[in-house]
Amino acid sequence: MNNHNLFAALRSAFPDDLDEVAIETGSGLLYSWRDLEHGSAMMANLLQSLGLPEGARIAVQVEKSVEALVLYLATLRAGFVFLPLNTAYQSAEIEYFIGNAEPAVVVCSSANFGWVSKIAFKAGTQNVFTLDDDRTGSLLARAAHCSDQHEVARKQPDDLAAILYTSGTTGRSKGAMLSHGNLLSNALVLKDYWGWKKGDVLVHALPIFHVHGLFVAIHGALINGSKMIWLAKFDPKNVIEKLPEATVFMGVPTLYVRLLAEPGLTLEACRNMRLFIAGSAPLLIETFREWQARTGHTILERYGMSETAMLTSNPCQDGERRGGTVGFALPGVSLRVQGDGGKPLPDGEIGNIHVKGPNVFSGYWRMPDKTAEEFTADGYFKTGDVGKIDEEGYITIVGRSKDLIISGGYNVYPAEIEGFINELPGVAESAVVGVPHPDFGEVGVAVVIAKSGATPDGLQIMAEMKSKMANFKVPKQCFMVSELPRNTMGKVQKNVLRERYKALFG
Ligand code: MCA
Ligand code: AMP
Repeated sequence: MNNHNLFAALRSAFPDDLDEVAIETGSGLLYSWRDLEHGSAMMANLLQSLGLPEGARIAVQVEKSVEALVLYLATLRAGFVFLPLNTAYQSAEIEYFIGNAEPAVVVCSSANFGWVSKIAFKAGTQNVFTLDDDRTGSLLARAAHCSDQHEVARKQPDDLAAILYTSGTTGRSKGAMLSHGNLLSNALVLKDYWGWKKGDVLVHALPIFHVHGLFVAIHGALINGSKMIWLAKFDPKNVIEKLPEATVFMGVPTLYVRLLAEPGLTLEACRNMRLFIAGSAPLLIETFREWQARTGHTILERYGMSETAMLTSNPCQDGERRGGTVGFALPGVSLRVQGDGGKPLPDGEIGNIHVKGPNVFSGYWRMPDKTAEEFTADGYFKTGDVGKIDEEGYITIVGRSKDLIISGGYNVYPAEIEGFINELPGVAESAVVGVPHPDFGEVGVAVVIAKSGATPDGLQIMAEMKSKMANFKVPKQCFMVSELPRNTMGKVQKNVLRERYKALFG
């Protein structure tokens, strides 16, 4: 019987010589493939020694480090479910995720141990470990006593590998359940589609708590046995310094905008590069063209979601990479565009994007009703994205039917921010909209009405938000107004607000 554990597939792609360098960090530390093999075995043994139930969730909120990557591999290897959490999340956000997912293990930084462990123990979690980005913490101390030999846990394709929280189209954050089969099928398709080959080296500069940095980038390199240059934080100068040693780079559009602002980004710096990949948010055509002119390379734009991993891609080798489009549906992915009435639309017409394929998740964690709402009767997932397909098959995303702001590659849900502002003293009502921003692509702007007699201040509202929620969610400006534009049904016209504030950031 085959073992369908994703780790087994990644492990089988390791080079024969396990002493080769697998990862080089920004500070020059070298990790061999043997280090990944032994490190993940030790941590997997530790996890398995805890007597956790089948399908236990391992929630992780730690700074990016190679050890954090090893923890991800160990979780797969031991057969548990990985639940990554953005390091920007503060206590109310963490309380929700831990309360909802009920993880058996929580791993956090030692600086956050006090408040995270309190939340975790209250929610019934029995094991809280620390892991810091300087190779210390109780997780490593405990794993150091475990054997470096470990038999990979047996898994079926449908067994759960990870839960990624996302708000999808409406409401509170939902945990998208991704299986070993979902992730492996996507990794294999991308290996082929993006022409990964021997000698490829990836510059990894993304966070590792979302699909892009965790799955697309890491699986891409590992399933090809490719070395990664591992940068803990994105710094454009560091990336440019490392490009001559690399062949592949992946980034959200903000990373490309920031790289272009550096004079060091030249043809010479990119001489050994094979492929630049962008996604997670729309890449402006100006960025696409400027990149071509400066580096001689055409960025390959692709499109995906937490619920589906990658769905479409511009071609790597055969065919034109067309700016402003997200390319073609990947092999195995069925993508269609439908009108509001559920009718398929002809080429060129704009409608709702629906997808189906081995990469598409099975549903939202413990939310069968929400899951049912997001799938059509014939099994397609409703992405909430709006787009069109041209006669050659190129797909263009033109907007979203979901109320979502994508800022520097992070998702911000206006409903969540509005709910928070509306609870503040002196606030009667608020609306949050996304407006264009030269660096983050799009940022949130809050428009607030005060309660009669009250005089809340925009700056105070933003300061209050900064103290209670992840910083990237905080609107970059907050306006106090006397009324909000409404349609005849009384619903706030967000399009009018978007138009009003569209030139705010130039
Ligand atoms: C930081 N800030 C932000 C953002 N990041 N505000 C809005 N949007 C953001 N993305 C805040 C900071 O807290 C700070 O606030 C101020 O903005 C300036 O921060 P700065 O120093 O410029 O930020 P940074 O630390 O350099 O981070 C920017 C970043 C980062 C490198 C672009 O946001 C990032 O790594 N983004 C990538 C996200 C990603 O990996 N997405 C993939 C999702 P203050 O001044 O108040 O302190 S996966 C996905 O979407 C799907 C599936 C897909 O298709 O891939
Ligand atoms: P997430 O919920 O973080 O997985 O974000 C998924 C959303 O990001 C998609 O539904 C799209 O709206 C957006 N997205 C991802 N890639 C692209 C892209 N290349 N162009 C436009 N939007 C994108």
